[in-house]
Amino acid sequence: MISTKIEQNNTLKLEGTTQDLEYWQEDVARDGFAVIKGAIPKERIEGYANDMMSWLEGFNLGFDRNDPSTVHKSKLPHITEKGMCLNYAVTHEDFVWKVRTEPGILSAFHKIYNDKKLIVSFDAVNFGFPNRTDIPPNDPWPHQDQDPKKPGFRVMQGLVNVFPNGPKDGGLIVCKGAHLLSEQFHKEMAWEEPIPAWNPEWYGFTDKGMQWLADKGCEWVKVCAEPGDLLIWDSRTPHYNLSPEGETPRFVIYTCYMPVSGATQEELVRKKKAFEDWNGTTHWPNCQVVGNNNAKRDGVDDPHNRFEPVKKPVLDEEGFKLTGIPYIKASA
Ligand SMILES: O=C(O)CCC(=O)C(=O)O
Ligand SMILES: [Fe+2]
Repeated sequence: MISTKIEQNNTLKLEGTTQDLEYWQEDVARDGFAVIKGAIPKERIEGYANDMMSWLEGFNLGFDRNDPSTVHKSKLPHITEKGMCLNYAVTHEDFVWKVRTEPGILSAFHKIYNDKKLIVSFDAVNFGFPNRTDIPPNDPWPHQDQDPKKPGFRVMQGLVNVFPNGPKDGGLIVCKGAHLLSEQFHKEMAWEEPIPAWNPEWYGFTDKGMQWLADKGCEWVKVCAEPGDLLIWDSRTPHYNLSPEGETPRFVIYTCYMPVSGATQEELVRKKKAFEDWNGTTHWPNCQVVGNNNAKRDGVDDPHNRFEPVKKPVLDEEGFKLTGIPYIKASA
């Protein structure tokens, strides 16, 4: 069992002076993660929480946000034990795109990359309900979301936290500072047979890998957050999530951006198709992997599958640029 430490003091305000911004940038440089407080204002994050609940209820399978007894896989779309909802075109719902284009989120990532020409991932949405017994337990799955063969900082992952997320409310667990040891780790552990990776930009830590990190004195910490906070972490930082154990669900919208200059034309063309087909990608904004909307229910295609969003996003020019489509050259 992995022990975790609760950490709440690594938070910094987004709004304010340049100096404030430099503080959270220092945090993430040193620790591999940071919390940007209040990136989305209270009234708007409450609206997104409502949208997320309505989206689940909108399947008309019996889920009712006010009745915890209706939290059951028979009454919900397919949600993995990690809380992930990967299908049903959820990644392109209007409320998800609204979160992606929130000014406080965009300005944070502009600052991170010192670049305004960014593209965004079409990532999963997390609907973590507490104490579920109808799906398998969510055992720790420590990993990094970056190819061990490609060292150095490459991408900053992000998630928008929707409900109060305290010590017992599940959420992101990170191995503090271990992003800086990533290259050394992969050199020294290269002898080990890796856990099969579902895509090259993923590496799972084995017991021996965990021991290596422990021997280096690395600590695992639970990141706590309030509604509207943006959590960021370097994709080299070892991490996983835990399910909530109290009464509050843990809902999250993943928001990961990178400069368009880091994507090839071929990747942008693939991303365009993913967008037009309402498909998801992983965290990686340059569209390494394209998902699909064929969720399974009891081993067969879910009869409630959806292949387009209920409410299609209306993107302004800045939002549309995040799809990468305007950066595709005519020859591509
Ligand atoms: O939900 C989280 O906090 C992390 C999710 C994650 O690590 C992943 O999807 O790769
Ligand atoms: Fe991850």
